[in-house]
Amino acid sequence: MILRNIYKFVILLFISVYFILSDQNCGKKERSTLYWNQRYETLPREELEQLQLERLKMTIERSFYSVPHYRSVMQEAGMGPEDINCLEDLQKLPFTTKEDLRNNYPYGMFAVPLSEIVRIHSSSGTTGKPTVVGYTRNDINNWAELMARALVSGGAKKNDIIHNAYGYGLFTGGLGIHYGAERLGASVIPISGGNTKRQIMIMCDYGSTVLTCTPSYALYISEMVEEMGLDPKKDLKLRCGVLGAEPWSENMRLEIEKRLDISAVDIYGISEVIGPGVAVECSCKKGLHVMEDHFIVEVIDPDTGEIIPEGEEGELVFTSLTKEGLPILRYRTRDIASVDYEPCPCGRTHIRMSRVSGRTDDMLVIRGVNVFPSQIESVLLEVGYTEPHYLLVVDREDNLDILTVWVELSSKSFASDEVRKLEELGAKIRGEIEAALGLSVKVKLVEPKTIERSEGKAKRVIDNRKL
Ligand code: DLL
Repeated sequence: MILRNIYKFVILLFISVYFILSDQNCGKKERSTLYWNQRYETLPREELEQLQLERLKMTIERSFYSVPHYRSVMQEAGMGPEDINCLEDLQKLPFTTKEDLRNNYPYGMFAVPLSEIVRIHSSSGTTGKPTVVGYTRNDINNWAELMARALVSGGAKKNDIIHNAYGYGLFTGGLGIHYGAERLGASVIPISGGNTKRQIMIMCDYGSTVLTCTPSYALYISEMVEEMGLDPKKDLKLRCGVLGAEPWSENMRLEIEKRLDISAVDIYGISEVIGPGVAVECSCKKGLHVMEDHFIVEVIDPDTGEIIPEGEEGELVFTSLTKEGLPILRYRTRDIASVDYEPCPCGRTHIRMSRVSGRTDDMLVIRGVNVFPSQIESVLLEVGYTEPHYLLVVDREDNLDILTVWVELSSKSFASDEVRKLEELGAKIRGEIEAALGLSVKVKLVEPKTIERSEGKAKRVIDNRKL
């Protein structure tokens, strides 16, 4: 009898241990440190496209029946929700522009009554009325999910301390990252922008491990760290950065990584589409995975509206697939990038977009040549001896456009009386920029710390032709 009971106990013990161990394995598989949501981030393309089609049909139906603007533009185009039977049918829909959102300011594009909207943000546009975006509880939930994915993709983990220096407020950066960090289960410091010395003290004392802010602010932080006599390797615990909200070059990434001793990934987003978390780089740093189970991306020729082949640059256009508050159909972002369908070594099946090289409306056309600020940033970082803080000033003299590039000297490179060396450096920078742009420019070397630092998005251009 006793023997039989011992026998039963041992068998039960084996069964329990088996289930406990297998449960742990399962947990590990689902929440590997590579992905936040392995199932959706690695969905086979066929399943992903099926999911996109189902969600697209729902979004178009919701938009048609609940948003008068969408109903009228679809009717004008002679179509209705029943005409969407495959993903290519999306191309039958007219584009949506910022102007459409402005014409329906503030709430006219919402697909639900205000009583269902739990959060309102607005775009950071500097001209005209801002665009207003609204989120239902489900939208906030989905957004937090996307942001948790994005943070994990950038290397963040549950036990990280996330120093969130994106601005909190109407800008989507602060709260967008914040909810994602909480969803991940990390400890988030809602520091917002500004008071950089205090930020650095907090980073040192609280042991921040992940930095989230714009690349230009990360660079400014690195400068201030140096000025305060701190060594990022010894005094900071930062390990990675999830940086975005403005265009930045590969050279700028390398500079930030070196100065702060971190690994930095690029995160893309736009308020009208959701905010941060539309696309993010993985550790391969070869393009940003678009969260394709929530958005469809197209690349178009900005002049003709025609779809552009894979790999070629054009304007990004997004359609939301799950948003309830503000569904957005074929939204023209004015951002210039290309897309790549090649599978990524990280295992994610979502397509990758290239880093955004600039905006169609930021692109300067100088004497017929298209110039993006990031091209100049890249040259400056290659030449060295200067800080990657720069300003492009465009004037018109005798009907001729003149581009002057203000370049800030690095405090370590020269004493200001070494005139000959400065002249040589100015000539070298001018030569390199002219070779990169195919355009003659003027270069003005300015003293260290002359160019205004940004705590959010950097202002790189003063176009006096428009004034
Ligand atoms: O900038 C959302 C965001 C917050 C993204 C935090 C990333 C991190 P908006 O204020 O609506 O939204 O500005 C959107 O910023 O159309 C691009 O021109 C630019 N932008 C955003 N991310 C990137 C990026 C937020 N990674 C506009 N690279 C977009 C280049 C970017 N440009």
